[in-house]
Amino acid sequence: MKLTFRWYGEKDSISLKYIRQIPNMSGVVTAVYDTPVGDAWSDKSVAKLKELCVGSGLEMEVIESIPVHEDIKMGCGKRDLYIENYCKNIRTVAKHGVKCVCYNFMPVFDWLRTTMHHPNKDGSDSLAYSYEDFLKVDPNNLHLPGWDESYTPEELQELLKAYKNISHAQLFDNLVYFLKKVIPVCEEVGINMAIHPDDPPWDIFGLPRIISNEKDLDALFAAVPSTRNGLTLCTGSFGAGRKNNLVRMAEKYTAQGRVHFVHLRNVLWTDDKDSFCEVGHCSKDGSLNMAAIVKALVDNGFNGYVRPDHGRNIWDEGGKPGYGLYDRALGAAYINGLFEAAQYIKK
Ligand code: DNO
Repeated sequence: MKLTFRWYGEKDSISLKYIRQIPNMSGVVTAVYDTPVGDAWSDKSVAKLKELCVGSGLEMEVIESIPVHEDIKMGCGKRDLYIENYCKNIRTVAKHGVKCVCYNFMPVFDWLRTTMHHPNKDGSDSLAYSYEDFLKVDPNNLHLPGWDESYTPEELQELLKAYKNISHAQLFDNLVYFLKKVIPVCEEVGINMAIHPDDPPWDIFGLPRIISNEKDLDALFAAVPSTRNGLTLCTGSFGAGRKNNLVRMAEKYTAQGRVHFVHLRNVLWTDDKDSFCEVGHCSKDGSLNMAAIVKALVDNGFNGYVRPDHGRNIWDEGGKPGYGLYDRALGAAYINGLFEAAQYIKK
């Protein structure tokens, strides 16, 4: 595996120098943030990002994300133009040595939580999702940090209205339409597409979500069989769905050559509904068996990219919720240990 760390570009308060000092760190996962969703990224912006990374002794082989324009998801408007731009972006990043692109196909909203500062017993705080609080959330008045895009209230209302006519099947067809154009370009330039699961893995605000479980993934891979069409195995996102068996998913999709990127974090299920809280990375702290997941990856020949995902806010760090330095660095050290042990005892 190659250990990586998410870096939000020059505006990120965490320096590349600090990231480089995390044991076994190979590179960063980043993106161009100066271009509207759907437009083509300039070669200059990508070259500059790469130069910053390489200048700090870090690789830039993973992009998270090249966001997908809503017209592509809805299958309307300028979708063909946006897909063309997407293909241009794939070619541009490939030219600069990128090997893997993480993206998602969630309508309107990316990940969703009901609080950014859930107080933990250890005095830290973390992101959490409460079933009860969710019932009170107004989608028209939501601002979550870390999203790749945001809308004015009017745009949001329009979008939510437009999605009323889009079924799960339609959204799925639009994803397949998109991939049938993008994957041949990926094959040509050597890029793996790694779809990020729905987070949390169920419909929200009546919007359809289609990458929530094994059934969804099986359908996606059957529709576009090239292994360039792969997955970001995000343990925390799938793991919020209690029916998802992460060890089995890691085994199965790694063996199929579909797991190009892994986001490792733990979640704790906090009631008998859908509520969960983000915790430290260790198995003992949450509901997922992190050691068994990593062992399943290693035993099945995983050789992709891994990054620690959301951390708690510890040691009074503050900063972007989920994306501080300290707890993600502790997570990285733990992940190194799990991989080293799993490789040592590989069956
Ligand atoms: C949240 C992230 C997601 C992810 C996108 C990929 O912290 O895992 O925002 O980057 O869904 O497109």
